[in-house]
Amino acid sequence: MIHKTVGALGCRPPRPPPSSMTARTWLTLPTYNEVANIERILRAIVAQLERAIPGDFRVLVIDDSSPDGTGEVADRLAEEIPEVCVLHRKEKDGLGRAYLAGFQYAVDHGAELVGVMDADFSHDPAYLPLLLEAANDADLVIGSRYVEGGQIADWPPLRRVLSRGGSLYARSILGVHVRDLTGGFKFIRREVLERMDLSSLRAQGYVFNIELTYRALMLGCSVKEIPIVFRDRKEGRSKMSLPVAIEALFLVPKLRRSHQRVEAARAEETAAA
Ligand SMILES: Nc1nc2c(ncn2[C@@H]2O[C@H](COP(=O)(O)OP(=O)(O)O)[C@@H](O)[C@H]2O)c(=O)[nH]1
Ligand SMILES: [Mg+2]
Repeated sequence: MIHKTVGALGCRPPRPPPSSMTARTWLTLPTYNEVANIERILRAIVAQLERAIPGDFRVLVIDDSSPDGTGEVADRLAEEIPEVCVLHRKEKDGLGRAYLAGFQYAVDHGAELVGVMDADFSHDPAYLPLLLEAANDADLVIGSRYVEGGQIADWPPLRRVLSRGGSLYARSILGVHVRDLTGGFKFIRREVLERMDLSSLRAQGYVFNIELTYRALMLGCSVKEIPIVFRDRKEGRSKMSLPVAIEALFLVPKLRRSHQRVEAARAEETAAA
């Protein structure tokens, strides 16, 4: 089926799954040029979720019109697998905005728990049942490389240093205990997303993950880190770049300052009341 309408988020609305749209858990999967991975990863995700929460999930691919045809392959799979749907966006608009579009869509369609992971097998779908179990008693669950038992199996040294250094830097500037602040394998409760006001997130590249976790912590939400072994992608190319990493470096202190301003305004309001 071909969709021609352009939705409010500047994307074609995904084909509604043939069964009812109501599912408690929605896993969102942002993709850009993942044609070598998309079919295998979708099948692996669906197999894991089907075992853990049979029939009660949707997998939403968010594709930014990948030139390599990822979106078309995802459409074909959505025709075949009732739980899979695809949100097509007009152009590459960054990972943060892709996450946001997916979260908004999932929440609008009744999700109680929203998950996100990469499409390149860096996040092993085999962890999904463990993360889901942890989400029974946490508001935000993070698949974490930097807690005991977690690791990065095969990244080149420079990326290791950038990622670990970035997490450490953000942790010390923000003054929080969460160890993997930059990771993108997580489950978030609907209420957290609702309380956060998604439109106010900076939504720029990789700092999005840091901001999401920080804002959840500042709202008093419970955060659990589950150890994962992270593997470098075998197919396709990373969209991470040095400018994106540098951007994150500058944005972290801004996050801290804007939270401090909100706190100060709140304190003034309380004092005036
Ligand atoms: N929709 C969308 N997905 C993106 C964009 N940039 C990256 N992705 C996807 O986000 C995930 C993580 O990106 P990746 O390039 O693997 O980053 P890395 O893991 O940090 O090297 C992958 O599934 C990508 O296909 C984007 O601009 N739009
Ligand atoms: Mg990756």
